[in-house]
Amino acid sequence: MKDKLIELRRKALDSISSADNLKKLQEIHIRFLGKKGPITEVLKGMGKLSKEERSVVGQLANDVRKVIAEGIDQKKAEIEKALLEQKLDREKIDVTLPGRRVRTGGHHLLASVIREVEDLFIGLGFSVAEGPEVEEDYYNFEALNLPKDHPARDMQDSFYITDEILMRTHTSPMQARTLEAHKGKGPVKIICPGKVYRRDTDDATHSHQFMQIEGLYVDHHVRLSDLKGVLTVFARHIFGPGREIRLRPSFFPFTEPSVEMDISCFRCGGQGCPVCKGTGWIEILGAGMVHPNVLRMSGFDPAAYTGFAFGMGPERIAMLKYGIEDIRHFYTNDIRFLKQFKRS
Ligand code: 2NL
Repeated sequence: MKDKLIELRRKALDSISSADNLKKLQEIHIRFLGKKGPITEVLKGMGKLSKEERSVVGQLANDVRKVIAEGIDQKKAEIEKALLEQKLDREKIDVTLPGRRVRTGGHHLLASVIREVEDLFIGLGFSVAEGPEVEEDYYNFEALNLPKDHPARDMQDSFYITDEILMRTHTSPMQARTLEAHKGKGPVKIICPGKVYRRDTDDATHSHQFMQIEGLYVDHHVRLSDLKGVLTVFARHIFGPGREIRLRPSFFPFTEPSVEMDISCFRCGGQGCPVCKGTGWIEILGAGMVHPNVLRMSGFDPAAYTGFAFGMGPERIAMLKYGIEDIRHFYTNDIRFLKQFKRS
């Protein structure tokens, strides 16, 4: 029995040393140390032995079992270490390689222009007021001194939802709403950016849906010269510090007097070039002193309060500033177009 155990130990250690993976090692464990394995067999047969022999063989059997178990554990540690090394080797990364570029989004050009204008006016003490695009006829027309028979109210020119509800044709209704909410007490100093709608056939310079930014300042003693000062700051902020402005007489139903504002050409400085069509001036926006009827309808006393208002198209500003020839580029959202104006 002793010889059998020694032979068993030799065989087991041989198998262990030639095992090259964990699965084989597991098999060896079962084969030599398992419940039905040879050592268990030997221990079972010990009943036939004398007392002295039993103690010697028992001792030896336990030693052999221990040596085999230790051999397996040691080999297992070796294999696991080798596997880990292989894995580390395989998964080695070069931390000096350049990283993958993360593609970031950016603002749409129109959003950038609107923000630029908003930022300037916020700096001048204005607040931003936004409101509904689906609007009541009253705020879109009536409150702005455009009475029932005014040609701008033609079904041909606006998108009507019902006789009294339509898509707003300008952002002025939000200005009228804000005035009304102030219940006759100034100052009111707001700009209203947003989407507006006209029934128009889309082409290079027309769109049935576009953006507008309007401004409104109502207080005691607001004068046309205040408007002129604010518009000069605006023109220089957006089109460069060298810009001059000029006001030409115009007409809007909601302002009196009304003006168009031109800036000196940012391309030629006023000499005359294709951008200003040889005139030296570029038309930028419409403005005027708030019509007394508009003040009165919104609850302000025109004897105590005056105000100026202006309205501009961010598309036009962007087209001029960046030489964009077709308004439809803003809405088709071709990423190759938009990417050109991405700021990091
Ligand atoms: C243009 C001209 C303008 C206004 C908008 C306005 C609003 C109120 C009262 C008086 Cl509540 N006026 N807005 C005034 C003058 C011109 O827009 O050419 N826009 C593109």
